[in-house]
Formats: sequence, structure tokens, C-alpha cells
Amino acid sequence: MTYFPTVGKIKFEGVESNNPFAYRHYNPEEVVMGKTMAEHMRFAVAYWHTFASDGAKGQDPFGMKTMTRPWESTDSMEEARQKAYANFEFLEKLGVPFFAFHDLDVAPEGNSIEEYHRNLDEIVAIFKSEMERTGIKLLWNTSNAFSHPRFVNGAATSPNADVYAHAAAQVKKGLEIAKELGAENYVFWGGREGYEFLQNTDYKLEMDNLAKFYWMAINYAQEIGYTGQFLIEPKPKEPTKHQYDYDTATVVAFLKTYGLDKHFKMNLEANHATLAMHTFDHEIRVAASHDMLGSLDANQGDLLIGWDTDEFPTDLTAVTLACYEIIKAGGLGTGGVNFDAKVRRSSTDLEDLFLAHIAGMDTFARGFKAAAKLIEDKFFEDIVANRYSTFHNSEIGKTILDGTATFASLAEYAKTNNTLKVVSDHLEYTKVRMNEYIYSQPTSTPKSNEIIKHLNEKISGADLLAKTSQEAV
Ligand code: XUL
Ligand code: CO
Repeated sequence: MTYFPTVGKIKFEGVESNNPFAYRHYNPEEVVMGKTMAEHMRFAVAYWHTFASDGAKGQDPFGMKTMTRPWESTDSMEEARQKAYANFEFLEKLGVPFFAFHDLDVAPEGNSIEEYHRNLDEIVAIFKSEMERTGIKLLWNTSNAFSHPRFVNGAATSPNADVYAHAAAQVKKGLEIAKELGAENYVFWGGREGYEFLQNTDYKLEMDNLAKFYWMAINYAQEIGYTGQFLIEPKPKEPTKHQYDYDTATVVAFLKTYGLDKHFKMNLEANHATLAMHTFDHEIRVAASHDMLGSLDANQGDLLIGWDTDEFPTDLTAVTLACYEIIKAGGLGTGGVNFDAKVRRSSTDLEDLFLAHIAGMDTFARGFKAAAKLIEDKFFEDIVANRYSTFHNSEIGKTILDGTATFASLAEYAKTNNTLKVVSDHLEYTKVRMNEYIYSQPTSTPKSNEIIKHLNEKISGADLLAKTSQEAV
């Protein structure tokens, strides 16, 4: 049985090719900065958006689904089996090495925990044999503890202890599956871990319970010998109006407060960053600065829409800057670039699933190579070194960095310092030269960073005090 009869194996054909079912920028074997593109990117397909939910088949609050897939069946277990096989055909044809899923994406819940576990076990066995046959691996699995009505007020932050226990049973099984399938990571996304109305909420109790839940997960993983990386996926809102895992900085503070920080890294999603009024690269930088960059949910939102649109990433500037941060952080480790993205409602053909993933992968490949070139040319590094040079090169700056400065020593210095300079960043110039790396090839020498240095020497460095006194006149 084939689920995608019209599409063959997707190969790299380069920018000269007009074949839509080919990679124009992603060449898995191309070596960039000492590793192949396949090793850098570690692409993954999100099972839910590609095979599972009606929302991923065009259903929205205003309309029915617009797509029908060949694996659909009125028998939910039969559909679960069909999806499992379709997943591996799709990944093999795309040449994507990883997939990711929620427990609820792969098997129906049935009427009891026992029935659910039986259903899951049957599909997990298919996954296992297909993984052995194809060499495809599991980037991460997770538990959907947010869709069922029992989780209306959360799972690990529910006001109801019975619900909390049910969620624990679910994550316990999820960890067993992670171990069975060798999942490289296990993800916690706090779907409804938040609140709607603060005054009927015991915030402190919910935070303490969440931390206890994570500790139980750590202990159980150790007990069964599951050694994958635990990840938390921040998101500020939707479905609850306020989610506890708001953004990376908030999650880091939570983990440190409860002594959990050595056990977790971040699974960062671009659209979640947008909802938190951050950029994707900001979230990656913050996580990396705490040594907590885990994995990426690659997608994009829409700046005009206030919800999670989960579009395939095609914004080359945003992706290049994200890749820049990945490289600076030393790579993704056990993580990967997982397309937590769905085709638009109007992309109704089955083949659009391929075209959308190719678009995302080509955008990342192109962005990664542009970022590598920016790094190779030290484009930003030189700018940063120049910008902070007073800390590294002046005596007073060194005392701040080595911690010997005091308010008294700084005040003494400031009083006698009449050489304070305002140095221009030449920000517009920096960005337009950066664009050359992203959209074409940097053309001219000297390199833009050298030009910026030159500009600084030539036209910048006006004396602030002199300027101010002139303006005052
Ligand atoms: C929801 C979301 C989830 C997580 C996994 O916004 O991103 O799909 O990635 O639960
Ligand atoms: Co996600």
C-alpha cells in the first residue's frame, strides 16, 4: 500500500532545478562548518499536524475541514495503523530522519486507561518495527494532557487531585514509550497549565504541584533507565489566557526556584516567541545563555494575528537569525528542527504536505548557510567586540568585568572623566549589509564590519559633553 503514489524520493537538485518536488537549497550531504547539513538540521516531521488532527486538515472555528487523507477511516484503530505506516512512507520520501508525536495523536483513548494503553502499545510496536526498517528515529514524544475535558483546568496544575493523578499516569506511560522507542528527548508543553481567572486560583499551590510533577517524572525516568533529555516548551497564552511557562526567562526562573534546572532544556517554538512578543532568535539566545537550548519547533506566526497559526517557516531573515543563534550556541545537541507547522486551509492537495516541508527545509538550509557565512566573516562578532571594547580595553572597564569595581571607585572615575564619547551603531548600514549575506552573496571587500569600524573612526566618536554643551548654547 502506498499513501503518496504521485511523489517519489525527494532529492537535492539545486537552484537551477524547476522540479517542485526537489530540494533547491537543502543538500543533506553538503558539509558546512565541519558537519553535514543533515547533522546540523536534524529535521523532524510533527505527527499531529501532518497525520492527526482535523485542525491540520483545514478545520477552523468558522469552517469544516478542507482536506481528506487516504489514511482516514471510520474505525479509529484502523486509522491509527494507517497513519503509522503513512508517516514512515512520508519521512522516507522526504529524507527526514526524525518524527515527533503526542500519545493522543497515535492512538484513540478508548474507554479506560487499560484500553488506551493497549491501543498505544499496538501502534508503538508498528513504530518500532518501521523505525528498525527505515532507520528513522524519534526526536521526542509527549503527552497530550490538554485536549480531553478532564483537563479543562489543567493537568499538573489542575485544582483537582484526581486529574493530577490521571495526568501522572499518562506521563508515566509516555516515559515508558520514550524508553521503548529510544526518544532522544521528552517534551512537556503546558497546554492548559495556566489560569483563566487569578482570584479563583491558588497560584502558589499550582506552581508547587507543577514542580512536584516534574520531580516525579525525573525520578520515574531514572527508575526505568530512560536517559533522554527533558524539554519544556514555553508559550505565553492559548489555550489559557495566561500560561505558566510564559517564555524562556520565566521557565528558567521556575526551574531554578525548584532546583530543576539541571534536568531540563527548552523546546522553543517560533510562533510561541511571537505570542510572547519576542523574536525566535531572542528565545534561543536566552536559552543558550543558560545552557538550556534543547530543540526547536520550527514554524512561524503572523504578526497581524494574535494566535498560534503554525505556518511553515519561509521568512528567511528570521530563520537566518535563528540559525545564527543555533551555531553560536554550539548546535542543537539531542534536539532538532521539528516542523510544528500545518499547511494552510487552502493548500488542499496531499502533495502540499511535501511542498510545505520542502519549503521549510530549504528555508532553513539557506538560512543556516547564510548564518555560517556571517560567522565565518565574523560579521557580528567584530561589531560586538567593537561595541563593548571599553569594557575589555580600558582600565575602568576591566575592573567592572573582574568584579573589583565599586560605586565609590566608579563615581571617582566618572567625576574625573571628561572624554565620554557617544559612538554611533550605524544600525541601518549594518542591517543592509547583513541582507547581502541573507539574500545574495556578500560582494565587496573590505567586509562590512571593517567599513563600520572605519566609519566609527572617521565620522563617529563625537564628544558627548561637548555636543551637549553646544546644544545648550
Ligand atoms: C502547541 C504546541 C504543541 C507542542 C507539543 O502550541 O506547540 O504542539 O509542540 O505539545
Ligand atoms: Co510546539
